[in-house]
Amino acid sequence: MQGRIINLNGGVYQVLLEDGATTFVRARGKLRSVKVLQANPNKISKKQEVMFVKNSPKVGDLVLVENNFIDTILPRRNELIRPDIANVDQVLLVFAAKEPDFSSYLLDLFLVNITKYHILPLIVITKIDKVSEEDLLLLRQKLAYYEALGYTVLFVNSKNKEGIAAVAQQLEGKVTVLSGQTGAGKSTLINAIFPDFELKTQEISSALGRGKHTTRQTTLYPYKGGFIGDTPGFSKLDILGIKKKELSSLFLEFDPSLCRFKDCLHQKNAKDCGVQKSVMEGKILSDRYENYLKMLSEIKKGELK
Ligand SMILES: Nc1nc2c(ncn2[C@@H]2O[C@H](COP(=O)(O)OP(=O)(O)OP(=O)(O)O)[C@@H](O)[C@H]2O)c(=O)[nH]1
Ligand SMILES: [Mg+2]
Ligand SMILES: [Zn+2]
Repeated sequence: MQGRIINLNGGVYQVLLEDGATTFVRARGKLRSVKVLQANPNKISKKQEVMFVKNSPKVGDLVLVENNFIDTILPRRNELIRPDIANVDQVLLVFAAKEPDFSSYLLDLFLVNITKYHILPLIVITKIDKVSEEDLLLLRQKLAYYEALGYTVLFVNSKNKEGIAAVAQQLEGKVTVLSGQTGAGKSTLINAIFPDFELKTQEISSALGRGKHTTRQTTLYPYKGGFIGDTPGFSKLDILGIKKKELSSLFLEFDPSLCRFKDCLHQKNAKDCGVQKSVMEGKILSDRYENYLKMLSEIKKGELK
């Protein structure tokens, strides 16, 4: 029978079956890998031949369950590494206005890592009750730039449910996964949207370290004809498998037409660089450019290892 994996815990998969029942199963085989149906990438013909490869099932996978084992993973629409999940429609990037402090570098890093999958994430800023009116206004101004780039930005206070309806509205019929730093308020946000889930949330007095109720596993919860996924937060995030040349394409406003040099990495020492010019003219936010340069140097460091 077909179903969707909604949780993985110690090698045991929780699968929501088509008939609405939930079952706990394992993957067949030594490596816990199973057959994956996928199109043969070597075939040029339009009617692509289906082939089997071995892969491990993950949360979000549509699977065929036979005799209490996962037998087959159906073709994945997409597959994220961090958070580790398959077949998502949208990602909510959850950032706190405070505790932990808002970091535009971290935001850009999350955006780059998601934009890579051709998914346009929504940005949710939580804990707006923790900052002053003035600081909130500054934050709103900073994020207006991202809205102009095409990202939807929402502000919430999950404690008194301010702004929650606007988030809930985005979820209907979709598989949505929440992603963000540990302590950003992902589990609390899901609780505010749907109190019945009663997700445990972590207590943080200081922004540092993982609290006792920090989320440990990715779980999909059925919600309004779709799913909402809670994930473990990160305390550190790397640039995942992005090449130097590819990076600028993940900054949406760094349009390829801006710089006439095809191989330019738009660094400060580059002559006649069109991206630099746009930064100087204020068309590209200088914070974004600085974050780009910082990521570029991280990628270069990684290549030297
Ligand atoms: N004042 C206020 N506190 C919030 C808000 N959202 C979350 N918190 C608090 O922030 C702390 C962390 O929230 P969680 O929801 O556990 O954070 P998380 O993103 O799920 O963290 P991980 O599971 O570790 O990734 C908790 O003490 C929450 O009560 C908010 O909008 N306002
Ligand atoms: Mg959590
Ligand atoms: Zn350039």
